[in-house]
Amino acid sequence: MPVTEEARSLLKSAKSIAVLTGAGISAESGIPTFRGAAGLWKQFRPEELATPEAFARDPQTVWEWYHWRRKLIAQAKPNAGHQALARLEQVAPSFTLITQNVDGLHQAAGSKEVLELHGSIWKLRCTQCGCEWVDRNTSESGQLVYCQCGALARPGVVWFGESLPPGVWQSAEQAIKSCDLLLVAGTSAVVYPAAGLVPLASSSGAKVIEINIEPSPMSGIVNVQLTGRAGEILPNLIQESSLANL
Ligand code: BJW
Ligand code: ZN
Repeated sequence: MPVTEEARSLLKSAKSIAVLTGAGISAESGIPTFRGAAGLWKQFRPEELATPEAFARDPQTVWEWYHWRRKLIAQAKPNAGHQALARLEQVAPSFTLITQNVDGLHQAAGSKEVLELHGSIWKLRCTQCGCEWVDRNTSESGQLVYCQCGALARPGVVWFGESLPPGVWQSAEQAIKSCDLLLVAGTSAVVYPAAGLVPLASSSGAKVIEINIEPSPMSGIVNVQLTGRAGEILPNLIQESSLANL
């Protein structure tokens, strides 16, 4: 479905824009999504890899999976969808990019302020002293990773049953309550509390545009549904002529 006039007009008149992205925006960069036919959860069991209990039980298996994903992501480049959002940030009067992704591709595309709801695969955190650091090393596949204090480190991501980083979540809620347009791109919108940001935007009076290759549970409440790839629809929507009034 082509980008509609209604979507262009919503973007042109928006004063404060928020964006919520999910794994679908990185699919065209070659990073597998979680759900769907070719999703990670078809091949791997989330309860064995993405919960604190799984890590406590078998840190070796969990680390192996994250080392594999870190290698995959390290080879990926941002696509036209990431780039279009980075451009929008430069010209919008007020703009907040909220992502569920841990891959860092928005930042690689040039986005400056990114609220990472589910953390970052490039951050590590000590299970004992709690210190966090950035590590982009992808060479130690199969190895457990340790903190300087000697304790086991874990990926700096948010697993099922864990709270989202409180400051990041509050900033995201604030941006959603004060935006007049929310773009939702490439998320199945089934994981909470992130998915709850979509109805929060609607109930706060914002218009919502959804960009996805298929409908999501949120499709019924959005104002405009654009069906197709984020890497094609976003650059088309965010073309310079649509930004004229921003
Ligand atoms: C394209 C495309 C293209 C493809 N273009 N589109 C309320 C109700 C029910 C359950 C809960 C609830 N509140 C909390 C829960 C529990 C749980 C939850 O939501 N479970 C449901 C799944 C049932 N939530 C939590 O546990 C969260 N924490 C929490 O609530 O804390 C409070 C608490 C504390 C203590 C006890 C209980 C509660 C934490 C959630 C953490 C999620 N973690 C993961 C892994 C991150 C680390 C890692 O990467 O390894 O985050 S799971 C995975 O799902 C990942 C993603 O960020 C997240 C969302 O997935 P996303 O991004 O939507 O991707 P997909 O694959 O699902 O969808 C891709 C979409 O793209 C599809 O729609 C495609 O069609 C589309 N697409 N190609 C455009 N080219
Ligand atoms: Zn430590």
